[in-house]
Amino acid sequence: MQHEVLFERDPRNPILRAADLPYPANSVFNAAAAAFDGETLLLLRVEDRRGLSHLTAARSRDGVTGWRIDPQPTLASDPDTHPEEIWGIEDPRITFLEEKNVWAVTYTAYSAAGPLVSLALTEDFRSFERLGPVMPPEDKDAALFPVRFGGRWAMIHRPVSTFPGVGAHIWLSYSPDLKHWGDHKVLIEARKGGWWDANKVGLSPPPLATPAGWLVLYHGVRNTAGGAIYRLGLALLDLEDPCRVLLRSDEWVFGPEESYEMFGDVGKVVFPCGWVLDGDQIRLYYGAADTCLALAHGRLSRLLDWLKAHSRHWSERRCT
Ligand code: M1P
Repeated sequence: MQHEVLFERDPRNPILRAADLPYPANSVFNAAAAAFDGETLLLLRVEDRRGLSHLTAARSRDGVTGWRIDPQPTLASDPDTHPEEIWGIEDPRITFLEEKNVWAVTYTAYSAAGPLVSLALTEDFRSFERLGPVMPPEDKDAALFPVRFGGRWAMIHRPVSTFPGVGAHIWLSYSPDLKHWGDHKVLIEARKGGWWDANKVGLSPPPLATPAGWLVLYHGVRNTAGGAIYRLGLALLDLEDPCRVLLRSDEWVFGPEESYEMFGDVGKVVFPCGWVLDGDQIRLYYGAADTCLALAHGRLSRLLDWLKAHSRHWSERRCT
């Protein structure tokens, strides 16, 4: 029997490859996404031919075709004023901060001490105000919520412990001003043993507000003799208190199957950093095999129904 397909791959996949860029590059993948100015805007992670990454904006009217890509990097690393960006910037996520009327871009800065979380603000995706590092290494896969909770901003992120036997879990932290972060708590733990998300988990696109709660799509990693497999699962957080994890899917909802996901610089990887909600339709933009960018289509109502029916091993819990 076939499993239920919640995200349908676009037949035009991959929608962007390095050859589509207006300048030479090794790969284009792991793009953030936003509905901006009546169009879909992507902040592409572009890896250059030294191996270092920067972010480049691409705009499209239908979110699938006709991408207009900036002729040079839109947000490049700036190691002179931001030494933590010495080896590039990667994997952005975009959140619109309603109360400030500004877009927040969280991204991984690849510092000499390891990857860390940095934050920048922009009104137009042309100029950016850097707030600098907000989490020390090793930490990545971060996104802000668009609203405050009890007066505080909240951010999901993924630190990595060096303590033996401790997996890499998704954390939730709070800030009064977007700069100083604390009250750190584990939100979603990597499971153990044979589970598909046993070895490492990390947020994929930013949390999505729905009437049922914040919908979270996360990547789960299982290490196998054939290498790591990156797949995606769903969770639901309480709308008023995102520390309460209401649901978490037992099974993955999307995993590498197509050749452009199985083979590339890092095979067996699907890695979304952005989604765009249009009515009930979701367009999910994901990096495939750390090489190209692909698109899948889903329906929000179906994802929520499926999640309610497929969280049998989960009972509601608070972050700790
Ligand atoms: O190669 C797969 C992914 O590996 C890392 O993701 P994470 O630390 O969450 O496992 C990142 O380097 C990411 O860019 C990459 O796609």
